[in-house]
Amino acid sequence: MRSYLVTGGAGFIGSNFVRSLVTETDASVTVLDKLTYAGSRANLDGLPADRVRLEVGDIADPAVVDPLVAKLADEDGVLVHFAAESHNDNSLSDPSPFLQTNVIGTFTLLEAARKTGVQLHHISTDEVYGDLELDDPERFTERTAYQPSSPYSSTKAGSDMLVRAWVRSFGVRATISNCSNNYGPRQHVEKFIPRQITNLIDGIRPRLYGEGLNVRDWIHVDDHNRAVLAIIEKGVPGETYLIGADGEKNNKDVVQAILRLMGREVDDYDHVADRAGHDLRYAIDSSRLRSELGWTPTYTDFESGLEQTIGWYRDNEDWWRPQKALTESKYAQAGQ
Ligand code: NAD
Ligand code: TDX
Repeated sequence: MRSYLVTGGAGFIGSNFVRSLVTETDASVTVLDKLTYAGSRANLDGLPADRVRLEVGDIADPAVVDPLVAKLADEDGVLVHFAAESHNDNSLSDPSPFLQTNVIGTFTLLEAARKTGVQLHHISTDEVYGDLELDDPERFTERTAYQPSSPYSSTKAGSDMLVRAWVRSFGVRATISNCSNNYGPRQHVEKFIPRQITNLIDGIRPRLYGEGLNVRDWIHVDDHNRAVLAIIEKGVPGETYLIGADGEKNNKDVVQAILRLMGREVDDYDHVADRAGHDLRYAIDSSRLRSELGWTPTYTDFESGLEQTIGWYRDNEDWWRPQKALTESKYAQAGQ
């Protein structure tokens, strides 16, 4: 039985990861999560108490982190680091928590890993590479230079750089993955896809930033998490793997797919103020992950993954309703 310490395991991707670990392996899991606005106990509901324990605390606090990592090292366990401030729009209105959690928090975990020799997997994003032109034939690879655009992506880039330096200077046993945009159950209603689905449930028209031509490379959260597990089990320490499922779509096409699947007219949406510094296009070349670790995505049909996700939000209004009004009032202040 393997032990895992999962930071950010009460958030969107982390909680889906913990669910997969519990259903697909015999792992025992400690979740370390601060329960910010983005994390909740409800995300871990229904999981067996003898295999999943929630420790509420801050990854930037060594008094919390050090004993948990020391215990994990005794069990020869794995530290999987999802915790972050994750939303670009929030990073534009107040960058400070992004520096604290994404940079100082990652530094605190790395220091604990250095002291104990524990195995670490660091979860990151394709946004560290900046953006591509719409007609650029190239996609991001493990060799693309870092060029982050937003406070969020610059702090994620900083955290990746710290991991690389701690690997080289101190021999920390770490791997890194940079994934594209995730969708699926339990994603906060501030994010693009859940915002539009829950707007439509509430009779509000979807909101497209600018012209809606920005492209994101969509992947289902379960495919992301299966790749993370493959990297933990088979990846080479010190290496970086890009995760993506060839899911490029522009935002207008995504909104129109949601409208169609929810039985509305496809032009039933509004254009609102664009995001400052809005990255134009992300696109991942995941050849390395596929050829070296044998990973392939299971959600190859975006519309059926989207339909399943719409069903989840329809069935779980209790989960998202408490966050909806506050989220929309913040967007209203920004003209979005
Ligand atoms: P999320 O915002 O849904 O969840 C983040 C979790 O981290 C929450 O549970 C929150 O309470 C916790 N957290 C925040 N600050 C903390 C702190 N100081 N100490 C302890 N816990 C803290 O985010 P997500 O979308 O699930 O993203 C998870 C990770 O995946 C992040 O590192 C993000 O950069 C990365 N990522 C996300 C995407 C995406 O599309 N969502 C894509 C690629 C990479
Ligand atoms: O209402 C909206 N209308 C709109 O057009 C919202 C909320 C977003 N958008 C656009 C902005 C982006 O082009 O949709 C696209 C996706 O937006 P987000 O869901 O905010 O995601 P993004 O900024 O691309 O970042 C996401 O993917 C990479 C995650 O939030 C990050 O954590 C991850 O690193």
